[in-house]
Amino acid sequence: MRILYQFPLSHFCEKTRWNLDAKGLAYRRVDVVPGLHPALLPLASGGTVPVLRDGGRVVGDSSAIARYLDDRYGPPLLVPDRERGGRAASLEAELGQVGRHVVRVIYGALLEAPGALTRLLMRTHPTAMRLLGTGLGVALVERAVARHYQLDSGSRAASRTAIVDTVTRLERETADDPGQYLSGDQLSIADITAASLLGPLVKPAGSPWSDLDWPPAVVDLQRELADRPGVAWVRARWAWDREARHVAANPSEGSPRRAVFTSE
Ligand SMILES: N[C@@H](CCC(=O)N[C@@H](CS)C(=O)NCC(=O)O)C(=O)O
Repeated sequence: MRILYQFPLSHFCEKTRWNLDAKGLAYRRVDVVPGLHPALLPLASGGTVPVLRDGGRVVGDSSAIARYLDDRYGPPLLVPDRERGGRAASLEAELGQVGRHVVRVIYGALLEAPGALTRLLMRTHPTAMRLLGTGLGVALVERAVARHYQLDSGSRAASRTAIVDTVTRLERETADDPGQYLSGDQLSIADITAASLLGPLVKPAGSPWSDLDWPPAVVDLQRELADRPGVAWVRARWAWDREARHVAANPSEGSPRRAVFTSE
């Protein structure tokens, strides 16, 4: 049995869910409690989610998982042919950098209102909140999160710029055309990476983030990007390449939204 250890709202985990779904591979999701996750994950998985257990193999990190899955299962998303493969892999690595910038901008903005990040966690991880307990617990956790993700104002501003630059790069790579894939003429790991990691900001219909309310600093960035072709491109990937494939891979689960919120 294949198991994906995950946080339901993590965009890195969404990248791996999409990766598995695009290959039509069935898997069970196990939601791990943030904060306690290093102790709950399989040994030698690296300490962050996603982690995939596939029979006897344990692989951590969404890029390492993508390489493992491509070596083992079709259709190829990384190396369909020499020319495309090189491009899909290098674009995955470059565009994938945006993942941590998205985390910084969103977590940084949430932490401005004490308790907001905790409420978001509570949505999907009631156990985490029971363990946290008091207001003091919440304050300690939020301070630890701020340190862990380097959420000072300088890094947050740099991350905001990096996100806008990534959208510009996406537009250059696709010639402002929402119908164009990043590498060759079909979906590759580069598309999955960009569309999932920018997902929390774009909030495409059917995504785990579509009905979340972000704090003002995030809404400002969303407004700034709203009319950009790069954002239309992200929505197009979700509308055209996500739902149909997911349902095909997991027919009993219906839409990706329902499937993602397994712990609700
Ligand atoms: N490069 C890693 C990043 C994974 C990552 O940062 N995951 C976050 C969840 S969004 C996490 O596990 N954070 C908890 C921690 O860093 O301890 C990947 O692509 O899998």
